[in-house]
Amino acid sequence: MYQRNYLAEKLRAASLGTTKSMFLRSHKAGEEVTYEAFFANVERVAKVLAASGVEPGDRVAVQAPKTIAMLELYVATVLAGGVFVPLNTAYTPAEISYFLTDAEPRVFVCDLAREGELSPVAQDAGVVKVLTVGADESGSLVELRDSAASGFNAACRGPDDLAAILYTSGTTGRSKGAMLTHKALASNAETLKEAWRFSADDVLIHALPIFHTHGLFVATNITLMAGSSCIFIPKFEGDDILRYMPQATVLMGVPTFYVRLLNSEGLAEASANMRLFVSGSAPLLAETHDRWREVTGHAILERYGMTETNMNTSNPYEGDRRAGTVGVPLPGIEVLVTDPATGVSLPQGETGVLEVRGPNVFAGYWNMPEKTAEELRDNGFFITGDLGRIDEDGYVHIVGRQKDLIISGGYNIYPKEIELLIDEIEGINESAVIGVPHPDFGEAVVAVVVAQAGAEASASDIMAGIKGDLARFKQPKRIEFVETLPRNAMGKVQKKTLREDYDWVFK
Ligand code: MLC
Ligand code: AMP
Repeated sequence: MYQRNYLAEKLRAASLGTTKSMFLRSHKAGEEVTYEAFFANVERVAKVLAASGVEPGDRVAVQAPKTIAMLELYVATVLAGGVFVPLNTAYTPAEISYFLTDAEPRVFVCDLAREGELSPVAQDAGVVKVLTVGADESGSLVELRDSAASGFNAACRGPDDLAAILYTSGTTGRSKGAMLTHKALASNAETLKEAWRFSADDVLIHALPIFHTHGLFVATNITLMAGSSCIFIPKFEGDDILRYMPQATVLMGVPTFYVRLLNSEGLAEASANMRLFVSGSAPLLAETHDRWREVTGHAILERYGMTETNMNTSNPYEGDRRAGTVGVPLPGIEVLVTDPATGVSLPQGETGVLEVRGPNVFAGYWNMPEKTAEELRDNGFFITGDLGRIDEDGYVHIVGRQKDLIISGGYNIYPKEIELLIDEIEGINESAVIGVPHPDFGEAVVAVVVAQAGAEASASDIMAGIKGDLARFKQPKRIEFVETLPRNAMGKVQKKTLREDYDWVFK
């Protein structure tokens, strides 16, 4: 039906052949969306995009609440040959300005409730058309969709054409847009569908945001490609998840989901008929894995992925799901451990940098050829920046990160971006931002700050100084003032020492 469009055809194919027609069960009472209805709307939205001037290769950026309309927009963008650029709903106008200027989208879809503050930002960035989607499935995009006729001639797009750009923060403080092709997305979802035994009988609880790889590509693409159903929840709420478990078969989440659910009453009964629990995006503590198994009888299946690569490794569906490991490379994907200094492959069992090659790997960073050359080797291996080793049974263990990155509740936060903002504040000499253990988010942001001699600077001054420029989840949960930062002989700030000094803060 969508034969000319590599990814769209694969997203549509399974549901054409199943007898089960229900795609989404929205959180709102009684609202069910069949595959037929969903794709009819997708075609209408594709028409709206085309009428807004979107041509193959044009970017469509979106910062909107998690709605069915936003999911339609994703598939419609692919169908219209566009490149989908989803943005975290927590981003401030200052952050959005950067993404729009960098991605140069033809269309920007924003939250109806924030149209007033974001429209001027989009205009300044040169965006021609701004549309809106509200949390209650309202907005100009929805109105235009409803007045468009169904039916759309899929734009011609091949396996190597771009389907999406997902921004991931960078060590320099500038976010990088990872360019993802039709083939990368399609092949990974097909692989995961097989690996995790997805079928039309499955009902996934979807409580993740849909602006990241996990909620958008892993959860949504697999559901579509397997013709499964999904219970579509705006955000994680433990009570909702427990309520829906008896009607569902699979949950995908970040470790914070599992930590929080373990504190809920009724977990054992609610989870009795579930088939699979998947965790990823951040390390799942072995302790959480073990407690989950004790309480529910299920072994959480942990997998490892990235924005640039989709999913790389997974614990087995059948076989030993080992706590503290991210499983084995997925079929068709190679994982190497290399020497951080030389890039030479290390013998099995040794710890080094994980490198990944396969059809899942991205095509490079948007507008950043030098960054691409630094991280993507000519031979196709992507240097992940994660440190790990592969044991004698082939299981990958992630033991740390070479990159200066904090992962909080599954969101990536690059310290440099925060340090640059803090250092600009009057009265501040310098700062070091670190991640320390946090019982709920896994890691939490702490800023260690040196004030200028004689200056009066307080934590509230710092928070006031960064508030407008930084999404809430990136803002420090604690600020500590010190006289000096620990440095090595080369003058480099010793973040490892700082992490040890402050690891008690949230215990
Ligand atoms: C919310 N807050 C966070 C936060 N989420 N702070 C740090 N880290 C986070 N992840 C802030 C809120 O702004 C709020 O601030 C306060 O913390 C408490 O909010 P909350 O109500 O408790 O948080 P909640 O809305 O429940 O969100 C927590 C969460 C959510 C874990 C459910 O963050 C989430 O859905 N995370 C999933 C992220 C994800 O999908 N990652 C996949 C990336 S893809 P205040 O001070 O205003 O109260 C990827 C590749 C791969 O990594 O392998 O998958
Ligand atoms: P992102 O750039 O948001 O896609 O985040 C990717 C990073 O998340 C990886 O490079 C890892 O550091 C981390 N990550 C993802 N899954 C896991 C996991 N299961 N265990 C440990 N770290 C993970």
